[in-house]
Amino acid sequence: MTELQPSMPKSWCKETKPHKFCPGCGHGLVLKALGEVIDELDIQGNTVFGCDIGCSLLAWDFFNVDSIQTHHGRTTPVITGIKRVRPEMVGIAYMGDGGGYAIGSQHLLNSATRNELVTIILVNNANYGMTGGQMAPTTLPDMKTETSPYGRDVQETGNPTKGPEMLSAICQDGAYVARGSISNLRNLKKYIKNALTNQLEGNGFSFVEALASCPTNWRTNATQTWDFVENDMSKYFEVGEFLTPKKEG
Ligand SMILES: Cc1ncc(C[n+]2csc(CCOP(=O)(O)OP(=O)(O)O)c2C)c(N)n1
Ligand code: SF4
Repeated sequence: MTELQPSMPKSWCKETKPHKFCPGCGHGLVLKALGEVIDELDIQGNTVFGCDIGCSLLAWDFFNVDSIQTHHGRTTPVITGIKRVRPEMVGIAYMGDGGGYAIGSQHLLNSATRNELVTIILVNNANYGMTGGQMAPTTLPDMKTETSPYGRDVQETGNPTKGPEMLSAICQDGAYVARGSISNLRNLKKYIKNALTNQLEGNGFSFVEALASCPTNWRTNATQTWDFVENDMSKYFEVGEFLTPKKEG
């Protein structure tokens, strides 16, 4: 009898699977979409993948591509530097919402205003996953976390960061900005493909935020987890393409 093999993107490193994320974590789905896009664009041999501190670091050995793991919030400048000296490489910076919108927010904004030719994939799970579920810039209003046990009070902590909306306001022509969700993986994959194609075409900066689950810290079962991503998060964080490069003609 032939053993049934799991279907994995060619660019995934099979020896490091099963991966290290918690069951039900959104990171695995985002990385599956990214792996399939790397395969379809045939860029495995010239991609450099950077991951942050946070649960994204568990992806340091995820792909069979050149990979680098950076300090918290510093994946964007590291990948930007690599891209500047090796422009033939495809640079991907992968991070959480804490890494991108809190400690690394200055790098995100500066790389966007400079129209750096890198692709940033930011996983928004509405909390600091790796450190035990503290409030993040993306924690929803009234959402309970370890550091907002009575629910996030926006009067005191401000409103959740809306990254794609903010970046769309400061990006130059040629940039690509979108927000997808693991609850619609086909769309998320399309946005990731558009972002990497934008880099390959040399148009400019590209950014995709992915709404994703963290059932371990949310303390949710499978139904509640899916419902939170598909309904609560998508209601607050609009899914879609915010900025696409203008085509000539
Ligand atoms: C300079 C620095 N500050 C703080 C930390 C502690 N720290 C590690 S991971 C993390 C937050 C991770 O959350 P996020 O970026 O949202 O990623 P997730 O784990 O949710 O995927 C923090 C604050 C650190 N490692 N380095
Ligand atoms: S703590 Fe949350 S984000 Fe981290 S691996 Fe587990 S489910 Fe995923």
